[in-house]
Amino acid sequence: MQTMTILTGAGISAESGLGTFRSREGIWARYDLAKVATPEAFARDPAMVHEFYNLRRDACIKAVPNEAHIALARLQREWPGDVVIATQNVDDLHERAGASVLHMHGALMRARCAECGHRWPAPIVTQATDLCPHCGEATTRPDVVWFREYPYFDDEISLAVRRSDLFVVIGSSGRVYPAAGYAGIATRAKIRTMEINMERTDGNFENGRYGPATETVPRWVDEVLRAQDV
Ligand code: BJW
Repeated sequence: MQTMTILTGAGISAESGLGTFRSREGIWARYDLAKVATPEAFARDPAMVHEFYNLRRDACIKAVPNEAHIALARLQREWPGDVVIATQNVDDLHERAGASVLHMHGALMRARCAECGHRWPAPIVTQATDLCPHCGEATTRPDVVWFREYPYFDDEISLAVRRSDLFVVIGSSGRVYPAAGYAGIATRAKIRTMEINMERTDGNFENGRYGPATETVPRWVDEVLRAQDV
């Protein structure tokens, strides 16, 4: 039975109205990443960082899963082998479409204690004075992975890629490591690779499908489910 590992990025949620990071109007064009997405930024100005993630959480709550999220959930349900979906996204649109996913950069809907590591469901608005329900310290932070922090599930995802027959990257620029390194791991292990993106990236993929994810992903999922072959 064939197995697949799929890695998604901001492009899969773009048509749900959540911005990407590196486009001309993207999140990093409007916010200085050094001021909102690093451990140093949080140490310097936790209120500003909470405010940034409160806005992102608000946008996420208002967004709905699109045809691409729905198609991947269907693939995971109907494919006879394993379909591991890993995402760099912190939104919960894959889950709301019915998929089970590994969130390597964390989750907007979770809070974490910077002191004891306890995690809990985030309220809609978090602030620097919120107390950790476990240790009682005012050290609440968003449970997201900032630059120079270790992504979650890296070993698990690398292993899933090596055990797959096909590795697919959907809607990611491939600019951030370690996620950007999985395609190289697949290629070195002689595993087939494909990207689905609005445009060709610098990654060295064997195959590519280009266009909006809400069109390309459902079409690809229909094809593989019909062929029962990747
Ligand atoms: C569409 C579309 C449509 C648009 N349809 N497609 C070498 C090796 C290892 C590490 C490093 C290294 N060099 C540098 C590093 C460190 C660093 C890094 O990679 N920096 C690079 C900038 C060079 N990496 C890290 O720090 C990571 N940690 C780490 O490496 O730990 C080990 C370590 C520890 C200590 C010291 C040293 C090493 C952590 C990275 C954390 C990234 N965090 C963010 C923020 C998360 C929280 C939040 O969301 O706020 O994660 S940054 C941001 O980028 C976010 C994303 O998940 C991530 C990736 O972005 P993504 O998804 O690819 O989005 P875009 O916008 O870039 O691309 C969108 C794509 O969609 C485009 O291609 C469009 O064409 C496409 N698209 N519309 C289809 N409708």
